[in-house]
Amino acid sequence: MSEATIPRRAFFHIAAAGAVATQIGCGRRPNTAGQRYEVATACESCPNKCSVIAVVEGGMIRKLNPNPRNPKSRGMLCARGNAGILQAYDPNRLKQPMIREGKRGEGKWRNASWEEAFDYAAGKLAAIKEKYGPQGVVWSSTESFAEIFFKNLGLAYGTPNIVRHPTLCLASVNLAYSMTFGTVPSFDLQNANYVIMAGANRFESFITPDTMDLIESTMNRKARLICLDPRFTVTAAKADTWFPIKPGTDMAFILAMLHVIIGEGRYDKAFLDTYSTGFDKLQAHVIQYTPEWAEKQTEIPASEIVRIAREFSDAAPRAVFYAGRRSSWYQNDFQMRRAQAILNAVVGNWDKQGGMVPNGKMPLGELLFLPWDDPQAPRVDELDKNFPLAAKGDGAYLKLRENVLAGTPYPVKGWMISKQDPFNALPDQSKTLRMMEQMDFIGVIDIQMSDTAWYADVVFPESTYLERTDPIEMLPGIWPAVVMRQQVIKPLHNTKPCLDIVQGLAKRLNLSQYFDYTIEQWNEAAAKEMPIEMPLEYLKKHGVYASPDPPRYGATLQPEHRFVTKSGKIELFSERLQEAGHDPLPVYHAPEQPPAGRFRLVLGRKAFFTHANNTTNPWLLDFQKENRLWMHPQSAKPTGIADGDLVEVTSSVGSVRLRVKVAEEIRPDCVHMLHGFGKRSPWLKRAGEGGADAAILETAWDRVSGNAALHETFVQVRKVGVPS
Ligand SMILES: Nc1nc2c(c(=O)[nH]1)N[C@H]1C(S)=C(S)[C@@H](COP(=O)(O)OP(=O)(O)OC[C@H]3O[C@@H](n4cnc5c(=O)[nH]c(N)nc54)[C@H](O)[C@@H]3O)O[C@H]1N2
Ligand SMILES: Nc1nc2c(c(=O)[nH]1)N[C@H]1C(S)=C(S)[C@@H](COP(=O)(O)OP(=O)(O)OC[C@H]3O[C@@H](n4cnc5c(=O)[nH]c(N)nc54)[C@H](O)[C@@H]3O)O[C@H]1N2
Ligand code: SF4
Ligand SMILES: [Mo]
Repeated sequence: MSEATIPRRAFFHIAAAGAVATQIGCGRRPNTAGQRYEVATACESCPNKCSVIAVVEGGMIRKLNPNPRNPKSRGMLCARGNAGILQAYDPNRLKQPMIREGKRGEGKWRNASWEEAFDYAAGKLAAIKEKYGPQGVVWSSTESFAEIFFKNLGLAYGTPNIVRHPTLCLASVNLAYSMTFGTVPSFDLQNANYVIMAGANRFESFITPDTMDLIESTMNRKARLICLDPRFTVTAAKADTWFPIKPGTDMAFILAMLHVIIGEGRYDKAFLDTYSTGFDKLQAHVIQYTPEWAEKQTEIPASEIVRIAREFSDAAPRAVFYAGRRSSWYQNDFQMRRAQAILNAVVGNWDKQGGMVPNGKMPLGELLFLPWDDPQAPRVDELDKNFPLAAKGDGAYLKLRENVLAGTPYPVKGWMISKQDPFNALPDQSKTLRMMEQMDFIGVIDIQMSDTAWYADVVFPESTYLERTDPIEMLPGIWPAVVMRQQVIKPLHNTKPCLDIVQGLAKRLNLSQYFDYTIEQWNEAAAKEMPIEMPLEYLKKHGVYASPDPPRYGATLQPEHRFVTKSGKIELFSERLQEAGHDPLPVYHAPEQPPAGRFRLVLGRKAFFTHANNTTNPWLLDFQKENRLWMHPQSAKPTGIADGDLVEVTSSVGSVRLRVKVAEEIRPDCVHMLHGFGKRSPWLKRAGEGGADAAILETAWDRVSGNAALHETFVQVRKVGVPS
């Protein structure tokens, strides 16, 4: 993006902030005004962590370029990655610690020094610990390189109530593949010849390297792409065949594919005999699921299901039913993803080129620090009782919120939040607000006054990713790499990196002994195990280290290989599921349908926004300035709704107003709106117009993993105005 496209007002602010940068200078960087230098670092504008080369001139970051050394990002930097520059130069970003003075949400803040903010927050946290025990504070965060420091502070403080973003995102898909293969594999889209994408919207929801691989292989007609999605997404547009599948019925499609593949003897018998267990039971189980039956469920013709099943098994092992990433869809999400995992297994695409590949890793060292005691109290979400198979360290966010609101099994009165906006990321904002209102203390670490921060007591401004050095990290994958995020410019304002914030709090909570190290020491210890000379220097220079050898396939394909499952085999039938009271093979239950006059709200992303967090970025807002409600003409017409009308969208928990986009790109039984609009925080006033989906989404979760189920809400749509 060139400077010519920067809106004039935004450019003025950038220029002004740049002047500050020049005055401060850049420590070990050349600091003569006008001198140009480059820093290899990592993007933080979404979870992919692509490698970046930042170009600085005159003390100001002029451009972010892709760094092709990273085998995951492969020379790609997306629109959000480019626009990340404005995180640092955003005039409305957090610039110093703040303490709330008025009521929650009233907006009376005072600027505070770091000392004051630490003292105040630590005082509150100590008081809660004294009265309710350390379990009285929830510690929540979304993944990032520095999340480990924040999480460790919660553990050292003694709370069992760590809750992380996977339980709003990918917990069900991860658990399903782990229960089947003992690990969560990658999908080798670079080499696959046949790809089925069910709702995984890779052309708009970027996952690296999958997005680039899929673009390349479909554009070159190397791979056939089948897309199942109730919306006509960009992925659907690029596919060979798009099926507007009836929402919540993917499992029927998959079971019918299994019926055909097993019934016609198209499965990989030798592979299954050697590596799997439970095939006989699976064979008997899928007899009932005929393509004709599945047609009634999915609204996809039986003949097409047969065709896809045959093409898929013919193309195997270079054929994948892609797992998807955000699997916070339906209450049976885990079982649907299990069905996918089983389908992939029966065609024998495991650990083969163009199939599913267990992730490669690279060694990293660990800094040794004092261990803390394990928490005494059980988790407030009662994970062991409710979701015994779920990942212990991530919790179950929505069950946690229910229990905190009910005060069971014990009171929770504090909430520490880092790099997360639960007000928008959890369904039903009114419940989240109630959870916040009953807290004695909320502390938020963010870079902007998010809607969540707006309701906090203390806001700790973290330096943006361009102003800080984070822990180096290994990105597992088919071609793994170690990447480094390092400071490009000194902080422009009175902000700190996560470790400094954690240390400031730890000192006052008498927990300093657990955080007695610097980021440099942490990174030196981590880099020590890397198989190269001067590893940290290498990373500082290049930003990324990838193995020079191309990926190898088949390391697990030894008859004696033990998968990390109960039986040591790929578990088509799962005894562990049976013991936990769940279906050991995926059993189909038809989803509830919206009653007449209501529509299912389905979610999805755009390539130029990340969740709810960058709809204030002027460069990105240039692409789209509001979120509109997608509605099919057949549904809009009877209620007199026309394109551009203002409508009220109502569920059982709330309503929002936004304008309508009448379009055939969505099934008539669904509506859709983009996440990240309809902000409450006045600091985010530049965010585009529209409504917040979290205000109307209802609370539901997957039965096995506890992951949020965000596609279970039915809404009414009422016209309230015409275009002005
Ligand atoms: N309605 C709805 N809910 C959803 C989803 C959806 O599509 N729709 N998606 C779900 C999924 S898949 C996910 S992963 C979650 C994501 O949920 P969140 O992690 O809450 O998503 P973000 O909007 O990215 O919020 C991250 C917060 O981190 C802040 N931030 C950004 N960079 C930094 C930084 O460097 N340091 C710090 N301290 N803060 C930073 C942002 O300002 C923002 O307030 O939401 C889930 N919930
Ligand atoms: N640009 C961009 N890229 C991102 C992110 C971002 O915010 N912006 N976030 C990152 C994160 S954290 C995640 S988790 C991933 C999410 O990436 P994805 O896993 O691809 O998830 P979504 O983009 O939410 O897309 C879900 C799709 O499922 C469709 N769908 C809804 N119900 C059904 C159904 O019953 N069956 C089928 N077959 N389809 C259905 C929806 O219409 C939607 O298009 O993206 C990552 N990449
Ligand atoms: S996909 Fe885009 S926003 Fe995400 S890390 Fe890569 S460049 Fe940054
Ligand atoms: Mo996610």
